Amino acid sequence: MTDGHMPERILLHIDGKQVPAADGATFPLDNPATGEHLGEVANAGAADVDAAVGAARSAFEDRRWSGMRPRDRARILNRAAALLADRIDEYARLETLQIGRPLREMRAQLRRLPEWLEYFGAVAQSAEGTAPEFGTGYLNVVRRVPLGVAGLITPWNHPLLITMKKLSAALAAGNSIVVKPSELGPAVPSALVALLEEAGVPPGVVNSVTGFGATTGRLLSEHPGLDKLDITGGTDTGRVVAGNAGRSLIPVTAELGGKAPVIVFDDVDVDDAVAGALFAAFIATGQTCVQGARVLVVESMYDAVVDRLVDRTRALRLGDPLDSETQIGPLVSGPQRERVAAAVDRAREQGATVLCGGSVPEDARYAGGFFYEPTVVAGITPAHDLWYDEVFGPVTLVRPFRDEADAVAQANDCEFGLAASVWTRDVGRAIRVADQLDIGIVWINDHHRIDPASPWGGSKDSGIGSENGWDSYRGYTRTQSLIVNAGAGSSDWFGSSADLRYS
Ligand code: TXE
Repeated sequence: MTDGHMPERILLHIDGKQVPAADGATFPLDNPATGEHLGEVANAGAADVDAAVGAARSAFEDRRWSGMRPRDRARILNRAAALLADRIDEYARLETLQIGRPLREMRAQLRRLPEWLEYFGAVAQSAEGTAPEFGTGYLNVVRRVPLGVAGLITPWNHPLLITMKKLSAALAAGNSIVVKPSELGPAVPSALVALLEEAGVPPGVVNSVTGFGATTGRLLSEHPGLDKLDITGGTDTGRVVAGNAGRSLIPVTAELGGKAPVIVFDDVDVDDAVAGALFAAFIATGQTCVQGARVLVVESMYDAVVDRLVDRTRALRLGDPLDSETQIGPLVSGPQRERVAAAVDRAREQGATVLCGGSVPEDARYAGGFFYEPTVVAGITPAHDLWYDEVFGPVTLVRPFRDEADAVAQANDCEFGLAASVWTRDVGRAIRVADQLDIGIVWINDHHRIDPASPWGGSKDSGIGSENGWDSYRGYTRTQSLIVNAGAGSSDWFGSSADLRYS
């Protein structure tokens, strides 16, 4: 427990123990809103990753968790959910300190997270095998068994949520885990591992190795001792991790980049459409994979929506993310702000119009942090990089469309296919449009909403497989097909020259 104060040292968690890196290496964790040094984080090297995978392997092989009845695993997951519910305020504060996301948003997000442990505990208890018809005299029972050791690589933008999505499914299914949280957001995922043990998950089942992607992440994803990889991150990282999974011939789930369209038709109220677009574009300071990054508006409403969107974007309150009045925090890091600024500058060079924002705020109270003004850009076409590139910051573009077919064509003109929202009161149109979108998550008159029961994943360069729901649970299992000769008689394949019968 930290009472909301960042621990001075964030350690590795291996085989039930909090330990420094074997070579004592650490790296600093800084507050992106102020530049203040928050603490030092253990920087795991090869020996540490080996130890963590080894501990997870031993825990899996002696069946201390995988051999437990699903009902008993669920009881422990429910206990963890209750412990987590008691620590929401503390963890929300830590998340805000390390990534700069406004505290009011962090609280709202973290309050939901116990549901993931409860949901997957329930899934584990209700999971059933199948009994395919095999033929007279045989009984075939197909069981779902855990995979073994799962490597989870998670990003900084929702440190606990994304760790929780993967971990709750993996644990419920009986796997052991090594998690590699982002170097920019390691505090709360690390705390979660200790909380799970407090709730009764046996030591060794969940291990955490903190460190950088190019070192610790790479070592984990190349480790031959894994049975599954699950990554959320940038598309380039996803390709590397999926390539490593391919070489190891293990399954991979990858939740990667996005460029979500927000499609606004003429039968919605302008204020509702703008409130929706604002929510889609600027939650988490725009740093989400499902960010509403392209606001597509039917021509007849374009001017009204854009005017109102620009007014409301200008009114967003930047500031100290711990202040409950703040709506927009800093970006997570200096390099992230540079990427965002470079994308907007490039759009300007290519002739686009920045309608609001588009620079680093000048006021002295923002000087210590990586702030960037919420930005709306117009005049973008497929000839501009901004049409295709994921910015991952508080930047959205607005573009008109002629009709339904044009809206669908524009929305699909993208290498990503993670999420979209369609704003209309016409049910038929909403379903027709959704049906034509090559996109994994489509909200109608909403955006960002998530539930542990609802699949979350994209098409094209947005990744492989999905989090949440039954599919994610099954993705942490493999089948074992038991074929029982239950009276078919014994056969002597080589004992006679009569016609052979194979089935
Ligand atoms: O992500 P990375 P970064 C996108 C977004 C953002 C860009 C870069 O566009 O601007 O990615 O962000 C680990 N082998 N998203 O650099 O690097 C890394 O340590 C193994 C989208 O923060 O992909 C971290 O734990 N692991 C996204 C995790 O991968 C590696 C969320 C993600 O970091 C690795 C975050 C390697 N070679 C960024 N390189 C989303 N879909 O929500 C890095 N990692």
